[in-house]
Amino acid sequence: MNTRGLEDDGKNLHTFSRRPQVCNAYTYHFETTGKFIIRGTRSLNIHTLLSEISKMKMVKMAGRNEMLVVLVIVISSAFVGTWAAKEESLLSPSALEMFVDEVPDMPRICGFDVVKGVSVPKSLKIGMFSKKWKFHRDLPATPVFAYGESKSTATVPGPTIETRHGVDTYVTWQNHLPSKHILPWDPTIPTAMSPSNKGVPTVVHLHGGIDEPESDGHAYSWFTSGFKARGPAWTTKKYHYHNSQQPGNLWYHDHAMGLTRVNLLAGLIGSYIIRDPKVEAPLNLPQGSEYDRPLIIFDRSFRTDGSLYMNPVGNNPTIHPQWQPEYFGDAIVVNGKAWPHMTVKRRKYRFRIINAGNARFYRFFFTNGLKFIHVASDSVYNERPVVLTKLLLAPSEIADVVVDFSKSPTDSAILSNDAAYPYPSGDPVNKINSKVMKFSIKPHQENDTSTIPNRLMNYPMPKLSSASRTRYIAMYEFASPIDEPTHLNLNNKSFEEPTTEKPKVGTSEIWYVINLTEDNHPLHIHLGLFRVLEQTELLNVEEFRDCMTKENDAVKCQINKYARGKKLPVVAHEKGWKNVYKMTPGFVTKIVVKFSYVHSNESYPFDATAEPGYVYHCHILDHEDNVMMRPLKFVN
Ligand SMILES: [Cu+2]
Repeated sequence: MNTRGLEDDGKNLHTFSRRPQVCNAYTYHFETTGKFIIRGTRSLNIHTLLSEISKMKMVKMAGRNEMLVVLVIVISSAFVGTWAAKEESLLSPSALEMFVDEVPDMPRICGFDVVKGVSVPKSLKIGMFSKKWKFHRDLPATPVFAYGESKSTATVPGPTIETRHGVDTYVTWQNHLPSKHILPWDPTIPTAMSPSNKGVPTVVHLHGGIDEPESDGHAYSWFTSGFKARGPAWTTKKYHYHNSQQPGNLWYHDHAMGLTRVNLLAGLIGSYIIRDPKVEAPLNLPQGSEYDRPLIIFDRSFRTDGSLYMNPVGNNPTIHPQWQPEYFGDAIVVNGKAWPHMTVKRRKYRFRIINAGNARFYRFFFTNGLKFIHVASDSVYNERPVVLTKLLLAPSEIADVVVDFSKSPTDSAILSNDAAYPYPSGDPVNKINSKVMKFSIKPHQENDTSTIPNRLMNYPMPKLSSASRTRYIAMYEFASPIDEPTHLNLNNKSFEEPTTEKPKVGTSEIWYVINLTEDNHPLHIHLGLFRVLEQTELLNVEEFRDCMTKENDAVKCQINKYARGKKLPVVAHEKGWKNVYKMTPGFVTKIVVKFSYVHSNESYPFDATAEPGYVYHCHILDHEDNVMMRPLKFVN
């Protein structure tokens, strides 16, 4: 275990240069006509915006009465008053020298015991703590929420939980958080937060886990410190992780209703690995904690005092006083350090890369031409390794790659990113947010006995003819009369409307995911795994969108008439089983979802039909919270 440099008492305080107060939404310009317009760059001068808002007599809000407008303005004023005072001290990310902190390996916790040479189930207690975290040598320590077995050992990201295939791990997740959140939140979106809770609601979802609904971390299964307040779907303190699924990479993170984006921003993130030595050892991929490393990547903005910066006023403050369509930070953080550095031997390493950001996509590449040998996507191995020069990763996707530094033509390589944000048609990256981390490669060749086999794992496709039904899932984005996003949803339904997706346990289904918006949305389905079959462009998408917005019925709107455009190929490393996939804007993506184990074809050893059921949602956290999420319940 290497926890070097994880703690610091905030010494080395430097003076940072100031720059205009900008945040990470869109740039707004207030025209003399009194109308906001978006100008390509996604930054916003808060003080300008606030003063312009105060000049506005009333924002036109079709279908809402003036009382609501006044109420929301009052609420937003209270929020803005709390947070805007801190805006002046936004840190320029260029003030932080890159590649000075060594990338940590997060503490590893064993999710099983070994008794007389046999792996047996284990119960863990993991808490959520309020503490300070050093994100960079020259940045004062940052108030965060962190997972750990104790406050002193809690880290951001949290500990890596290492489990064994077929051996149960039980975790009692304990909320030790204070009564107030460290980040602004929004009372106008459906949220678990309420003054009567007297605490910060949290609930842990194991992303990629195939477990019963009671342990899935439903958005309404939240609880506050000491379980004093509990959400309407709360059932149990102790979560049961079966680990009966295929070996692979998972991650755990918060999932509380309307708070996912802020609870993850605060630090409630960690990696979880299911290993099956019987089938993985013969692969002989790089192994051991030195050569097999999770890399959890997210973007953040900071103030000069070290605190996390989050836009305290949304893009539509008269409607949502805080919510903004996407959070972006300029500092790229890997395993809790901004633009870290790693010294590697001239040999192969395995990196399990998790995109744990709210909204930022990464298209990774090495500046010296080094390649990624992609071996697994999300929680499932590929059938074969795929060599890539560029690797596109949406929020919540996991890429398990081998990098062979013995092939490096140089002694250093910078892991970089060139994905526009929002993806795919937002701003280009800049000098700062295009850098991720630096590898320094030792000069002499190492003796490396690890290999990359031609074949990895083969988990067959279900027969498409046996799919039990077809569903159409449409993604919508809505804007206010001033043409600013107000909310998004799936199937034109709020989260609270009765469940419409009720698959039969043990079956497979065909889903057509119709992206009617202009951005890419990573769709994540709990419990099931899916394969991407086809991506077809929608012709005359505006006409089709108009019909869908009115009717919300793809068949009635004659989807077959519109889904006749070009086809996008599914790239080789994404042809296997996924739990999240990037839904291209203006396209229909056909997937086959399987609700039984993909490695054994067997049905689940638990009752998947139990309450509170599951969810499926966009994994851009700001979308998920407002509310691009729908319930998913199973029937027998
Ligand atoms: Cu989305």
